[in-house]
Amino acid sequence: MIETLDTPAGAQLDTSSSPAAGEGSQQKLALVIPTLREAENIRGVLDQVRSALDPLEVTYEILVVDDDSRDGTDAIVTEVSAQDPRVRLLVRKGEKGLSGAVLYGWERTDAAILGVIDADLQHPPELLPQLLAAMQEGCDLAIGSRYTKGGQLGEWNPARKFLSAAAIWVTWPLQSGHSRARDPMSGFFMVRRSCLRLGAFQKTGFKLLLEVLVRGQIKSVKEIPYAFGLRHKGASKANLKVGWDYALLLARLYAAKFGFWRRG
Ligand SMILES: Nc1nc2c(ncn2[C@@H]2O[C@H](COP(=O)(O)OP(=O)(O)OP(=O)(O)O)[C@@H](O)[C@H]2O)c(=O)[nH]1
Ligand SMILES: [Mg+2]
Repeated sequence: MIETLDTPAGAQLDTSSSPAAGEGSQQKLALVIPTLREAENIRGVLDQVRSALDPLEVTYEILVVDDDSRDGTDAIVTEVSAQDPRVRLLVRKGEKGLSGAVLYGWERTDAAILGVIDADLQHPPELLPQLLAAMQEGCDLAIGSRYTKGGQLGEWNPARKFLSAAAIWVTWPLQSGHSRARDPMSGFFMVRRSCLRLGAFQKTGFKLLLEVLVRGQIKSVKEIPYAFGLRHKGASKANLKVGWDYALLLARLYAAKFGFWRRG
């Protein structure tokens, strides 16, 4: 199934017509793959994700949310989708932002379990069965974690490791007891739709999980270790703006929790 949807810059998404999680979709999984110029990786990640999910007892769909990459990503997904209608292409026009792309996909599915995985194969699709099993056992949130016992950061230099640890440390006062995670910056996770009110989330930036942890009604979290790989092909989209968006997100979350600056 292919859905090419125009979203003018700055437009508010109308979520009122989004399908609600229905009776028959209680255990359905919708996995978003956000893409910005990932033509070199998308076929591989789609193949690996489907190979990981196909043996499992789960109804699933994969939503590739592409921000009008114009590098051929859409053509590849269209081709795969013609053979496997569980793969859907959503193209946003006039908007960018990793968190917003993920939310855009989640708002356009009736699945009860919502997930996200990067397109560049830094997140191992082989971990999907364990994440899903945690959700099927009743967890509200299952995280692919680099910081829990057995997880690894991969080949980062000491400065990047320090910055990553510092970025996590400052989230500690925001996280509450039952929904604490060692890796609140992970981009690889599944969450129960019923725990979230999607309209409230920040659409810019890369750190959607932190907001899920802080704003969601999360009662149980399971972290499953993995080693963060190297980007398979193509160029990184992480830049200084991602850092700025993270600072804004922290300010909003601190304001909402502790009531200073302005209300978030
Ligand atoms: N739709 C959409 N996807 C995005 C956007 N920015 C990044 N992505 C996707 O989000 C995922 C993570 O982006 P990366 O560039 O890999 O960021 P990163 O993993 O922090 O950086 P590297 O370690 O250098 O790869 C990839 O699948 C990107 O294609 C965006 O604005 N829109
Ligand atoms: Mg990456």
